[in-house]
Amino acid sequence: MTAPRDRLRIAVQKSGRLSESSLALLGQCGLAFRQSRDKLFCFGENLPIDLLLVRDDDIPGLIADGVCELGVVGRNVLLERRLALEPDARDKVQERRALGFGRCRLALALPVGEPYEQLSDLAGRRIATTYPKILAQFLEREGVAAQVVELSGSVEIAPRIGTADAICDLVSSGATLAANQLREVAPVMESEAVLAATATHFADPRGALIDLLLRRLDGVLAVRESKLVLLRTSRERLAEVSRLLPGGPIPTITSVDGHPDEVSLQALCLGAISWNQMEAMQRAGARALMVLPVEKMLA
Ligand code: PRT
Ligand code: ZN
Repeated sequence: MTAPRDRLRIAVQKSGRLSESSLALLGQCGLAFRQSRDKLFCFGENLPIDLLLVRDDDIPGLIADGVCELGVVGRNVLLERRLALEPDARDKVQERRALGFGRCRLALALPVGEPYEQLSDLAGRRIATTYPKILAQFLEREGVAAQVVELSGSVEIAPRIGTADAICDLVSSGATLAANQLREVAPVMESEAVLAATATHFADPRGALIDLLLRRLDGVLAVRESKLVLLRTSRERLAEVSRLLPGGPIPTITSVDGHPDEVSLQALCLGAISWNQMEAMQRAGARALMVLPVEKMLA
């Protein structure tokens, strides 16, 4: 048990691929911070929510140990670190939301020219990785008896220097594999930045702060791709125009003063709206069409 606290702590990557987007996302949730001189701590100025700036690998353990309640980390790191924890500590840290940035995949790759048809071709081979737990779990699930070679970095050069026959590493564009004469042969897992959270329910103010942050985060994630569509049309053509609206909640229809045959329509649409879609709505009878970005939303 950790002592009661009235401020929430979120761990984010100090400097790396996820740092900027993590801070931007928390900013969109309305949090503002003042950084400490040593740049390891940020004090929440408008809400009792502080940040710890740490290495990404430490985030799952900090949550499991109760040092912080939330963290932004790659799903790959969360899973690897959870598997490294004692089984009873594993459930103390959970993925709560996928955040839509830092997308990549953990994949198996072989030197170009090495024959490969199926996973069983890797039986008896040595596979270098910085994700030994995830790889071992994957190989066991797939029934492939390969040897996991744990490295701390520069996995892509392992086949060339003879320390492994294959690799299991993160891939996004594929350029690193190509530059090292490797080819991707099978996916192991899809990853992106996630919000990791403690499984503990708090009776102190942290419980309400976590709920508040999750609600704001859901609003931010929901509006990212949402658009507000406004248009006018006749009652007669309304059904046809509505049919062309992209998916979303039920539109609001209001009558127009002094024009009994006219209606004004307001619809929240999930996803982008193209010129082609707008022109089709116009042909169906829509006028004064407007597509507006949505900045904030609370369900
Ligand atoms: O210092 P610290 O320990 O905090 O950072 P780090 O060096 O361990 O992590 P960092 O900042 O490199 O990555 C943080 C997280 O970003 C990862 O855990 C992933 O969840 C996510 N991410 C997304 C990636 C990539 N894309 C990625 N492409 N992490 C690493 N890579 C590397 C990959 O390892 C390989 O070397 O980029 C290379 C491949 O990229 P492509 O584009 O050439 O395919
Ligand atoms: Zn790291």
